[in-house]
Amino acid sequence: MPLVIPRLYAIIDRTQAGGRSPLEVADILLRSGIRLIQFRDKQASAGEFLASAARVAECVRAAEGVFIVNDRADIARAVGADGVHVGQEDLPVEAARHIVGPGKWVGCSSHTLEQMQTADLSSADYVACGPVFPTASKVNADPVVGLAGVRAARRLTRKPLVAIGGITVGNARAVLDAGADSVAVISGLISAPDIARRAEEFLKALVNLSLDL
Ligand code: TZP
Ligand code: MG
Repeated sequence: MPLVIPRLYAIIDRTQAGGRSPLEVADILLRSGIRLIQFRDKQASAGEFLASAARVAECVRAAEGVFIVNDRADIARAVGADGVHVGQEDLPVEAARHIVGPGKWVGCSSHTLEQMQTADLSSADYVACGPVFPTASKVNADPVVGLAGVRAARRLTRKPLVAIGGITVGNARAVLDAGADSVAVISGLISAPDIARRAEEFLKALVNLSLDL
């Protein structure tokens, strides 16, 4: 069954959290009403990643949210996450799915229309496209795709479409209007001095979509 993806997809990346721990950030996000959380840590060793992912997983589970681990299907499985998010340099979707097991979410990043087509033909539960806008959160980020890239991606897939990269309270709505089902946000959310307030602003900005009449 196709999944219904929340409009706001929060990504916790320790390097963007202003010194707050992933667990602390997860707790604030969940208390603020965010239901979908990914944990990403490009700097940790496998053991460190596993340990912090396990803590965040428990917190998200207790709040009945959905927890996705970035990059590592093995860690997603080990901590009982709800799914894994893979990029172009990670395991292919089908291999990641084999590891996380049936009934789990597998999301896939794409940065070009060709990658989007491949992701669309895979068993990915959702596909992500970006960076939509310039971002400082990803090292060696691919070229910006803009809102035009989101529109083009929308034409290529009927899977839930997640847009990522440089998304803020100010532009999030335009990204959904361009065809994304959900916006994935790191710094726009977790670098805020008051994450709870920022989450509230995002949720408010994303509730009512403009109708294309
Ligand atoms: N993939 C494409 S852009 C990006 C990733 C992981 C980083 C998004 O971070 P931010 O801070 O929301 O721009
Ligand atoms: Mg990756």
